[in-house]
Amino acid sequence: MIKCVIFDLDGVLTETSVQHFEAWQVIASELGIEIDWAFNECLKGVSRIESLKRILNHGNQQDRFSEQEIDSIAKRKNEIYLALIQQFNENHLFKGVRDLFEFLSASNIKIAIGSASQNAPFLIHAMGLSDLTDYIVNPLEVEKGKPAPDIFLNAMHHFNLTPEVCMGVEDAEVGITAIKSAGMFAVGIGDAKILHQADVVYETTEDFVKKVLSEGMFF
Ligand code: B16
Ligand code: MG
Repeated sequence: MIKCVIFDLDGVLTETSVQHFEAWQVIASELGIEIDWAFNECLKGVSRIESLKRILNHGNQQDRFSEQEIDSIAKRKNEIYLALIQQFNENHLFKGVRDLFEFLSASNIKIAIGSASQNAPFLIHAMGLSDLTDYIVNPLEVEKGKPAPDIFLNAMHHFNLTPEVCMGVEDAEVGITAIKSAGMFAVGIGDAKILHQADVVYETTEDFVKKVLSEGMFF
């Protein structure tokens, strides 16, 4: 019996993966590094600083910048990203997300956001989900990012629950690893080959919503 669903944000509730990628592309091209959509897969669910380090590694520039310089490049990436998501509103939610949140809320199932993004509170508010969201994990308050289980365990502890009654929903491979390491039921959104560790995978969030709304939370 599920009592809490912990949703990833980017790639699960909305398609901000595109804006993250666009912002990183601007930074990467300034650094003289080429990144493509396939490389972007390894940035999904990964923190801002870690993403930049992966890009620098990819371009063989891992020793080029000090930690302080890395911080300021990451900050600039965030400014570019923020400019790209300024107009986000409820129309940017994947189809069915609000219906799903309303269904869970009416079923007394807690709704948490377990995103690696520091911009999650802004987006949840902008997309009109604040009234239905019970808790947003602050990624700066957990010791380790995904694939460590910390983000998901943080939400679970907030509600005083145990892993068996929690479910995580993720689009990133590291996110599924994090949910499984937390001992929770994992729903993958995307490519079943990439998300093979998940308990169940749906191609899109809309497919997952349809399943829950038609059959309930029986997994
Ligand atoms: P920010 P998620 C992740 O969000 C993104 O997938 C990842 O690409 C991004 O680098 C990370 O958030 C940090 O985001 O720079 O906004 O703090 O998929 O865990 O919801
Ligand atoms: Mg994601």
